[in-house]
Amino acid sequence: MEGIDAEKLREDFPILKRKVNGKRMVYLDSAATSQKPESVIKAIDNYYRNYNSNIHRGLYRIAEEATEAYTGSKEKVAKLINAEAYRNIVYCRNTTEAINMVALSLGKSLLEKGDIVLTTEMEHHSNIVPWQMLSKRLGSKVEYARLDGDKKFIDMEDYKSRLEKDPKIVTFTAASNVLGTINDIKEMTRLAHKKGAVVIIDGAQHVPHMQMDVREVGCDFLAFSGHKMFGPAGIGVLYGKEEALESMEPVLGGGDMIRSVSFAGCSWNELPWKFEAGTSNIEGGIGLGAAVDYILSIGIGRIREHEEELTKYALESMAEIRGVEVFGPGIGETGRRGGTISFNVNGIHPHDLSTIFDSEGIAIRAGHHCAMPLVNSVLGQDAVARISFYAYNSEEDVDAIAPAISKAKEVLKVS
Ligand code: C6P
Repeated sequence: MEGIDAEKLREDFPILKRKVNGKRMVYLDSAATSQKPESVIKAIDNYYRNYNSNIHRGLYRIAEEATEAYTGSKEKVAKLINAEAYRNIVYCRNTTEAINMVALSLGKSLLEKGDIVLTTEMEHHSNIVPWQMLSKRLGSKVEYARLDGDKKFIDMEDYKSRLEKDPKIVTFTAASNVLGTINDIKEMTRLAHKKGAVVIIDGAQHVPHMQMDVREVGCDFLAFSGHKMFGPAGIGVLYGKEEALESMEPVLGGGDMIRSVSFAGCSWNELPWKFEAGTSNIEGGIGLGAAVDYILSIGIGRIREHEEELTKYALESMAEIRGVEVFGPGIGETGRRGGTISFNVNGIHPHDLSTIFDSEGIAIRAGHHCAMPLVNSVLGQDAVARISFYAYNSEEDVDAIAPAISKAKEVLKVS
């Protein structure tokens, strides 16, 4: 497989041409949101300039073109994750909304007082809070599979022993936004299904970066966000197996999600439209379709390979710097981690570090990364600094890290 020429790929991204504080912009926060290539920006621009209209409503040329482009984008998304068909692809706002939809619909109908939802200690808030909210209403319980002693991977013995309590729902992230850890989602799904649980996977940090094959994994649901995979904000995906989606009641009611309505009642539209009430985020769907085209034009396997090499290079270079503590899988374990590296520098608060990085034109994130239970209780940190890669990052970007840390030490008088 031919490697990615990141410096060349960078040219596809208008924003990466700008300077920050007079310096070449080094964008190392793609786990928060990715930058957008020209092709995605153009696809949205083209929709508004040439065929802006509502979908599923007008019997005229541009409305048909918009409907076709929107539905066509679902076919592309289905292809990317090897879903059965576009019927299985429900659009919503983001990963958070996708997980909430399942919680509010399936969760509400499936769970009774005392029932268990099993998740893990490495989840983003979006895969904790909806289940805690549900437990307040229904009296259900949330359990968390523990991390191993090194705080890198899920402790599979603990996971298996919690499955013995017969949770009704099992939900976990495919890849951690803090540790970078890639979970064995196929095995975790197999084990949960053996116990009869419904399996929901948070794919926010996985789908943009490596091959996701929902039919091979076998999960019932998968949630992910368009904005983390070169697409626009405000469009997210809930994939569901057909029988799982058919068994779910819609969360929102209104236009487009119905087959018929009378004063006496209503019946639901076919999949996936049953879950998309009101006018959809049409530009978002079209933009996401262009984003998937872009991913496929590079090759998801090449993206993964590039990021793994970059991660190895970054971990090696960070290991040389005094006072740097890296969280998550190490240099010899890059096959089991993505390109998200959380770290701290002894004696420097991550927020200060981030500000000094910014003065060098480098964008990193610092904080709890919407994973407070993991960062505070498991890692024992108030906050961590985080760099995260995507296909457009290069070794030159990684080479900017060490001098920025040196500058922070110098400014803050830390040895
Ligand atoms: N993590 C980060 O900087 P939304 O906000 O709904 O698009 O994605 C939520 C989400 C869910 N799961 C995981 C594993 C995630 O990483 C995220 C988003 C961003 O880490 C913003 S907090």
